[in-house]
Amino acid sequence: MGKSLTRKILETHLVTGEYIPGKEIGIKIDQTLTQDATGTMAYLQFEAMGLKQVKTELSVSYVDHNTIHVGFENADDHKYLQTVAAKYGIIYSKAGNGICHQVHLERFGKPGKTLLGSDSHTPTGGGIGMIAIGAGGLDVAVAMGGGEFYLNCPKVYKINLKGSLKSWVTAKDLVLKMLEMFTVKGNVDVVMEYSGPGVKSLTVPERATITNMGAEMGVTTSIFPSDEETKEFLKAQGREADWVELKADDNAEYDKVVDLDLDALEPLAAAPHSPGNVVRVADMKDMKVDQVMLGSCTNSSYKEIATVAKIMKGKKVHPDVSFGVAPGSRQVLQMATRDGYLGDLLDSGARLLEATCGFCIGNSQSPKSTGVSLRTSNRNFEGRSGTADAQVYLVSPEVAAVSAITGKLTDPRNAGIEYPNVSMPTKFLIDDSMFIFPKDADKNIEIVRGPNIGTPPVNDKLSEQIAGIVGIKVGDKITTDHIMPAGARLKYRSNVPEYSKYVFEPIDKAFPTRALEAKKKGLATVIVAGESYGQGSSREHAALCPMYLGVKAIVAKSVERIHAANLVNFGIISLSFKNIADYDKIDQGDEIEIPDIKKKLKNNEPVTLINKTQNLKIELTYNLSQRQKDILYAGGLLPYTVKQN
Ligand code: MIC
Ligand code: SF4
Repeated sequence: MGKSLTRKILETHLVTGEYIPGKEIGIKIDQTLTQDATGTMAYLQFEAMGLKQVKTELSVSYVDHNTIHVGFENADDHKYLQTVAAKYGIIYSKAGNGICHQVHLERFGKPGKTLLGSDSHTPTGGGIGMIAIGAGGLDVAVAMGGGEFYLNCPKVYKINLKGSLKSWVTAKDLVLKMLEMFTVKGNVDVVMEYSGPGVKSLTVPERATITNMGAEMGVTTSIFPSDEETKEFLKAQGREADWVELKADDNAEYDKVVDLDLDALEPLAAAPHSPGNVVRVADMKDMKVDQVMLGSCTNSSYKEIATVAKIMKGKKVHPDVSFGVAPGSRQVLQMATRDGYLGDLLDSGARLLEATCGFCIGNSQSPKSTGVSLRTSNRNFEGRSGTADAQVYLVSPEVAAVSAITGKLTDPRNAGIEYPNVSMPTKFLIDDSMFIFPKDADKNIEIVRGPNIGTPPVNDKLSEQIAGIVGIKVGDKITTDHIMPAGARLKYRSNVPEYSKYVFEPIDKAFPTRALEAKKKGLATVIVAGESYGQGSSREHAALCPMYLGVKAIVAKSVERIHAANLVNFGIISLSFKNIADYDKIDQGDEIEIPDIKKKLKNNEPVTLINKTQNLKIELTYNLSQRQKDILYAGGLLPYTVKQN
């Protein structure tokens, strides 16, 4: 049997373990990316591990998340990031240069390479045939220092694309269809490999939209072959030399094959409050819209901005709608300006936003109370927009544009507007002047640490037993936005004691105080959760801040991949119910004990939780490699790595 493309790339990067799905493997990482919201902690940890120089082929530090300054905090972070990048040999991409995933695709991504990024949408790079994986900052720090990245060897699903997309139907609709089919849970340790005759009809930005939103399914990554289309894209970026042809063998073996007919797709939307809550736009007619936001790393390429501009040309934004446009990168913005598209958008009444994450992470443009917002981004988790009761729908740029005109969620096929065919540029505008490339002379530069730059806290070694209180019991599909809200709180990312005050803010504001009180009494806090705990972002603060508050264990029905790895990295043990129904046998406030946990882990024995309040015993399981156990014994990846060096 032949090999999938995923297998080919993983095998050429394999350092530890064997290519057996389900088994832990360690792979070499060629490139890394960080963004500012996860980056400061990643570089602080890089420094704390005593690493001296990056050892990857290329590492880039982007500033794209916290660019709105109210107070000194973000500016402190940016200065730290700039100086730390210069010292250790990392390319620095200044605020305003664009969103990490879009810019990386444009300027640095290379087919066949591995990319590890401290952001869950790093799989965007799969659009040009990379194995691009999102991880916590600590994992990225280790990879920057030349260490392997460990993951469970994935199963590979072939998504066999047939036909081509009809007018007004887009890659966003395709990936929403995938979300409808695969849902937002149960896809841990899977790679979606797109293949088949339909691939060639999709441009690189379209492919990148699809691999980007694979993150919402919880997969390890998604990947497209590197073909003539990829070559044309890289050539237009002045990077033809970076192209190699890559594809699966004709007789490649897959764990599952799913056919998807592009001709059969139609405009879709993800309704509140999950990207997996997919509805047909045609079924939603007449829903009034208050806000429309075009942008984010999912849908902000030049072609998309140009398409929307053509739709808007000569028309006006509906009086009841606020229409914001955030180009994905400075390249996109410069080209849209040069080619007159920006003028068309502004003439229509659109508001121009910075080429950053902005609205997508909820640090600006929050909708009005109960407002309906159509967004071309990838996540519509409750409260993420900054307005707790806003109703956010995820749609394609085409649906967004037509709806901005009509003031209602509109199926663009029936709006009487001619479909604007925009071709891919044969030459992009290349201006790398907002990157700061490291120079040898910078090795002695002094790193600037303003008052917002803290030090990374470290956990204690795993104790013989865990005794304490259930600090909170939550339900299914708790996202990292629930655990560690971003938006207005983002500026505390480099200051763990301050940021920790907001753990579980959207669910239970009193949690941090309760946990700290327990900690003062020497009691551990345990979190009880339902299915798919820790969905969404790669933010390790969703593990780091609970750790700071004294959380020692998570007992859940299931935990998502990146969050599960982050928990181990910060010395928090993640346990699962042997019998799912036992979830009902434990409540918030219960006094619990997990005796001999360390010994049980060492002997590979099952773990029992004693619920002292309810006088019950609950059987728990765990899925930890020897390496992960060693990390837990050490109190987390940082002390573990320091010990190894
Ligand atoms: C997101 O889209 O949720 C973020 C903000 O980009 C996060 C990273 C973070 O929390 O800083 C992600 O996707 O990993
Ligand atoms: Fe930024 Fe949004 Fe993309 Fe996250 S999903 S990287 S916040 S644009």
